[in-house]
Amino acid sequence: MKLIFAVVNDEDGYGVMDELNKNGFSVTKLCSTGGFLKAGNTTLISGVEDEHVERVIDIIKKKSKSRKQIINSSMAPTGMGGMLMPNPVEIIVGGATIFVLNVERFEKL
Ligand code: 2BA
Repeated sequence: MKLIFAVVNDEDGYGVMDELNKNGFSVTKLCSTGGFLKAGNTTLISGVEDEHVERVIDIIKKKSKSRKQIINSSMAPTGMGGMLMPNPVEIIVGGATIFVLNVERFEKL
């Protein structure tokens, strides 16, 4: 079994969840905050059998859009290597950032 963590845009969270539920996958939504933008995003967690991991990732991909975002350097005090970033800066916020972890034990009591 695997535990899938997916960080998605707040606007996509419910769409991803609905599609996962429609396809028979359980999912839990957590309200999270990105460390770089200090803005709200959504973290979804779903425990699935190994053979369903790719299907779940496909659904997340289909339902999450990447977005361009313009930020001021005041929101991002330092860039790569500690250099100041020019102002304003365009960044692409995914899509989805997905982690797949092994589950040692799973129980529903
Ligand atoms: P944030 O940390 O708020 O990052 C938002 C976007 O800012 C990132 O989009 C990326 O385009 C940019 N960014 C982040 N750190 C940067 C840096 N040091 N220098 C320049 N640009 C930077 P995504 O990569 O699509 O990430 C979206 C959200 O996913 C992140 O929000 C964070 O909440 C989560 N995330 C991404 N990678 C992660 C990781 N390795 N571990 C944990 N969470 C991660």
